[in-house]
Amino acid sequence: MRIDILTVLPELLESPFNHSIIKRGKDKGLIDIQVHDIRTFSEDKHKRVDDYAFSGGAGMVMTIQPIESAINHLRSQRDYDEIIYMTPDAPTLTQRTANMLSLKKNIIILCGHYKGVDQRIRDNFITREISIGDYVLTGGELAAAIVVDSVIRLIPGVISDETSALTDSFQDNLLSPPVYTRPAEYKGWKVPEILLSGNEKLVEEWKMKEAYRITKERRPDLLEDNE
Ligand code: 6GU
Repeated sequence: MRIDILTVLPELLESPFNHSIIKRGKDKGLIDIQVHDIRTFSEDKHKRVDDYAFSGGAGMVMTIQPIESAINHLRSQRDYDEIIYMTPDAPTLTQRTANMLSLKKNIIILCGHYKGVDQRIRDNFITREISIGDYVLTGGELAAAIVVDSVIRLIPGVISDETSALTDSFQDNLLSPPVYTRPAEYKGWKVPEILLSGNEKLVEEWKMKEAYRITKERRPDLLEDNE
């Protein structure tokens, strides 16, 4: 899978993709993440990428030309399945969205900044808009990093334990049950007896029951979504 990210702050995305699981996915050739500085595509003599909003008010708006040039530059090299715009005024990222995106071959992610991009970019280029939650960030970069992380860990081979991603919280709209590791007892704090029993069936039942209990307690809205 190839992901091209368009941003006015490429420095913000240097670190997130160069460690641990994401780095391993890149080293194995399973994912190729390229970050592009929108400013390098600006035809303005001062390399500007924003301008005042016609509606007035505070805040700048990202102009069409540099973004269109960047997108066209990429599209001349390969076909893209999705051109995604990161913005708080969009549907929220869900596991379902991450699952769907993990099946794509090439995607572009455009990070919004300032007051956002000229609406005509959204109308004419963008195939999907994603927010990561009901709060406002200074730009779409950190949100894009979250989308990329959630997507690439689903690509077969990126996580070493193949079944691990399938048992994540949210894959079946349930939160994960608690987990324990050695020692079985620490300062008198004990691991639930069932997990030490070696009885696979009982362990599975316990995990399911715990998942339901925790979901009902913390996120009852998820159980309603199942109906
Ligand atoms: Cl995608 N961008 C910004 N600027 N703020 C956000 C967001 C995105 N998602 C939630 N808040």
